[in-house]
Amino acid sequence: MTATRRLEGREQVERVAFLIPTLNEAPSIGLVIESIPVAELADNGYETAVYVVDGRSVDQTREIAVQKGAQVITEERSGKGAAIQTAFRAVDADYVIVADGDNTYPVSVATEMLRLLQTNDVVIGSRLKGSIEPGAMTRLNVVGNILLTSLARLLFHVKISDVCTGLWGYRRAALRRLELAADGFEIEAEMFAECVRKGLCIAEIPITYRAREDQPKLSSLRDGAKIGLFLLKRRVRLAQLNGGLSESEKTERNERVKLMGEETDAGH
Ligand SMILES: Nc1nc2c(ncn2[C@@H]2O[C@H](COP(=O)(O)OP(=O)(O)O)[C@@H](O)[C@H]2O)c(=O)[nH]1
Ligand SMILES: [Mg+2]
Repeated sequence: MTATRRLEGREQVERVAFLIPTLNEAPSIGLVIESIPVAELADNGYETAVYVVDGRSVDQTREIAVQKGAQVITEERSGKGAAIQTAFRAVDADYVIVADGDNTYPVSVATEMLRLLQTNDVVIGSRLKGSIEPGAMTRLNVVGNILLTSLARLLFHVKISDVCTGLWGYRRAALRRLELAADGFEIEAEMFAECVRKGLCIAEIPITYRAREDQPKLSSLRDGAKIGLFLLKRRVRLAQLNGGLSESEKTERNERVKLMGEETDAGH
C-alpha cells in the first residue's frame, strides 16, 4: 500500500489513518473497511492504515476487522469518546479520518476529504447539508440534530451545519491541538468546541447518511440532552477565557467554516 506523493517537486509519502470506534458492529465493520477507497487514495499518493478502536465487543467485530486488514486497538473503558481519545494518542499519521463502524457514513468520500484538508485544518461530512436515507434516522433524531446544530451555531458563532456528525477528518497538526476529555457521545460536540477555541478552519462535504442494520447505542433523549448541556458548558468556559466577541470576530469565525464548492483559501 506504499505510494508516493509529489509535493512541491519532492516525492513524499503521506499517511492517512482511519479510526473506527466499534462496539458490537459485526454486521457492518467489514463493509466499512471494504469501502475505504485504498486504491484511489494510493493513486493520489496516500498510504492507508485502518484502526478499529473496539470497546468490549462480544460479537465477531475484532476478528472481522483483523481479517479485513485493520489493526485493532482495544479500549476497555466504555464510551465512543474514550475510544476516540485513545486512538488519537495511539496513532501517528499525516491525516486522520474518524468514521463510525455501523456503515452509516460514506467513507468512500475520503479522497475528497483529503483534497479539502490541503487548505483546511478539519473536514466534516455533513448529513444535514447532504441527505438522510429513508429510515436512517428517526424524526426525533432529525429534530435533535437540527436543534443541537442550531445551538452550536448560536453559541459559538460558527456556521457548522451538522455538529453531531460521525465523519471527521484532520490534518495532523490540527488534531494535536485538540484537548479532549469527553468519554461519551459528547465527543463530537467537544471536537467542534475545541476546533472553535483553537481557531481551526473547518470544511464541510455534504454526505448521504445510511440506515444502520441494528439498534444504535445512542439514546436520543438522554444523549441529546447531554450534548446540549455540554455545548452550553463549553461556551461558558470559552467566554471566561475570551470575554465577549465583537461583531467582526463573529463574522471572522463564521467564515472559518466552508462548504464544499465554496472558495477555500485558508492557506497553510
Ligand atoms: N469503542 C467504542 N465504540 C462505541 C461505543 N459506543 C458506541 N460506539 C461506536 O460509536 C459509533 C456510533 O455509535 P452509534 O450507536 O451508531 O451512535 P449514533 O450513530 O450516534 O446513533 C458506532 O460505530 C459504535 O459502535 C463504546 O462504548 N466504545
Ligand atoms: Mg450510528
